[in-house]
Amino acid sequence: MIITAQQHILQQQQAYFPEAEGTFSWLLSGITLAAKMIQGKIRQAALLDVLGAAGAVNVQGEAQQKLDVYANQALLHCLGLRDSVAILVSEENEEPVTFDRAPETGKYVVVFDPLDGSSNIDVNVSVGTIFSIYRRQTDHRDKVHANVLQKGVQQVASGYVVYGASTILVYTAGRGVFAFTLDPEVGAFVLSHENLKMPSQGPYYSVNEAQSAGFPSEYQQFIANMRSGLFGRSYNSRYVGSLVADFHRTMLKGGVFMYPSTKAYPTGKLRLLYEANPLAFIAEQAGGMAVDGHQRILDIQPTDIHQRTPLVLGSRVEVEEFQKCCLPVEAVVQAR
Ligand code: P6P
Repeated sequence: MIITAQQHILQQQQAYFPEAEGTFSWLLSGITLAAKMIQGKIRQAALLDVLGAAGAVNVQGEAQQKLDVYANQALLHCLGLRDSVAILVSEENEEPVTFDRAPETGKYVVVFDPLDGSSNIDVNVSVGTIFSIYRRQTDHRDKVHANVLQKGVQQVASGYVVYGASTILVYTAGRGVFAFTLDPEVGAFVLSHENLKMPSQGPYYSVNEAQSAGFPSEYQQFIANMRSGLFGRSYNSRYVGSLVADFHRTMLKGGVFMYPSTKAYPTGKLRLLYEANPLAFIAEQAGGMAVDGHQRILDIQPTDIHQRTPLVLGSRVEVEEFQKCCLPVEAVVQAR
């Protein structure tokens, strides 16, 4: 029996969010609709000549790919039509997009990276959409940034879509992680992994080794420890350079993904709000962990909507071993 993402979300909602009156599932349907639109364009990319830069530069100063622009517009449009959305934040927009909705209607804030890893599109490497959903804070009803700058622990739900050999939606609403594979014949996301759990230790570590000379010492030590078999197993290195692809592999196979602070990105390259937080929520719900080298990602108090963070994300064993490399030497001796 097939269960579509809509059916599953409604079942979850009836079980866990009875007060939501369907607004939450209606909101999520805006994301699945946009994801189907985006995947359609990606699948035809080479044929529709949508490859290559759109000629513009986004707020990050990065050359915007045509599909970036399309993906951003698709999400803004589909989510903007949901009355339950009060504020949208996108990697592609410098400022939040607000909708004039009464607080009892506009209950949710959605932050997203519409098409992460888009520089890989021209070489047909998997890319992804990443999103987080927060409740609009009652005591900050009309303060946009206060509503957007919520800690990751405040997430109501988060997820990603990986546009790869198949298109897969992975999401959590705080009660486990569920994956849905798009069935092109049906045109629906169909449940393919129920209550997904990340292996406690994995065969891979994933980091851009070309930057390793600039990694802080704790990363150098951690990688040396993995290479020397200190954690009781050998490792292979896998790095796609597309966050959603590297994370999805880590979710299914186990291991650890790292983007440390580097010379080029002294505070890390990845974005806290719409890359680190949503994936950290999913990782923890699947039994994994996510830290920035000093604290749990989900505990970081954001101060800017586009702020970056170092990120170590993956299986419990590896992330705990990384944390031991971050402690002062005397603490590491006690921890062993
Ligand atoms: P680097 C893609 O541009 C991205 O934002 C993430 O998807 C990916 O993990 C990272 O950058 C790759 O960065 O510096 O290793 O090329």
